[in-house]
Amino acid sequence: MPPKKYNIASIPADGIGIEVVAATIDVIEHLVKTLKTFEIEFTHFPWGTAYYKKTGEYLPDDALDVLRKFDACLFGAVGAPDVPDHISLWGLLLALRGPLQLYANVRPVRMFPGTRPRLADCKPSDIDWVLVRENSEGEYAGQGGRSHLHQPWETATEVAIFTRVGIERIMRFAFETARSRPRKFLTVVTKSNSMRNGMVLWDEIAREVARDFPDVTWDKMLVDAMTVRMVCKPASLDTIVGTNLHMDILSDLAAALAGSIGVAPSSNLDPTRRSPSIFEPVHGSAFDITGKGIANPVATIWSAGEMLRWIGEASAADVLMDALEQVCRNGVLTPDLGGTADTKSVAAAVSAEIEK
Ligand code: GGG
Repeated sequence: MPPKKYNIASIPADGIGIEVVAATIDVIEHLVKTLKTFEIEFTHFPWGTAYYKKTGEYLPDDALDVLRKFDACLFGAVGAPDVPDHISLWGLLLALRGPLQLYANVRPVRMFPGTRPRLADCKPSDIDWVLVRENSEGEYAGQGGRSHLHQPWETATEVAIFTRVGIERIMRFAFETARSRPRKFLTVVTKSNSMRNGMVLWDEIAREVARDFPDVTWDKMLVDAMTVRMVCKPASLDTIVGTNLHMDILSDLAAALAGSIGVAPSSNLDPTRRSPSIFEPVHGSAFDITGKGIANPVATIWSAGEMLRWIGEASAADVLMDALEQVCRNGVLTPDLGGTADTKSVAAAVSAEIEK
């Protein structure tokens, strides 16, 4: 039988996204050549701010149909200094996550070898979390509008949309994630004291879904108190679920506490597997370091590892992650982690480690 072949779409997009995706694809192609157990073909799509400036759109009309033919997608970063951030984000990333129903954004956070905790009294074992971000509705539903433009009483509304089906599916996903981990412990984050509709529905649905997971212990936190708990009692947390906005913010805090956003991966999953899932670093396009060749590729390589696991190549993912961790343990680190290595030499070191 010929080895199984996977078709992966690559959308490097903007800034350092282009650099870290190129480095990651080199590593994955090297992994595939070394293991010889499956094949991967990457198809590159030039969608991003350069494409937008040429065509007036971040994505062509048939982008969703095109992407649906792939097994998964590797994404870089979106955003450019001369385009308003809401135009670039809504033009590309949010235009994919919503319509493809990639409703679960999974962001593992742990102290990667080579990173140092930001807090003096934090042990590496204190931070080993999985953040589950609702990725399709909430504050990022795009609902609202502006009126009385340029008047003193100019008004803007940003309406958070929460649906029973949207909350229940992410809650089940989070309880299942918690169940799959040794501690079987979930924290549900809301703000149900001041937000008295959607957040209260989140609390109610958490209680309903919890009945189906008697083996999972859970608690709930208000998002403001959660920031304190993450800093002061990190070891008390394991799996965490919350809304699109809350977890967007908490996952940056989590990555910083664990050492650097440069090592924070994320998976935008359609757990029903009807759509291809998208794997991307948590970080953005970082125009301050674009072109310098020093962007940290670890978050994207780790995201590609999550992608391999998702498409069914778990042992290849294990080989990749062992090599990546060893390279960081050996001190081959980019400047965000206090090292002097560049993007390409980190990737080359991971490829070399894969062969050992
Ligand atoms: N690689 C992730 C990226 O490009 N992030 C830009 C950003 O602002 N993302 C916001 C979000 O993840 O919702």
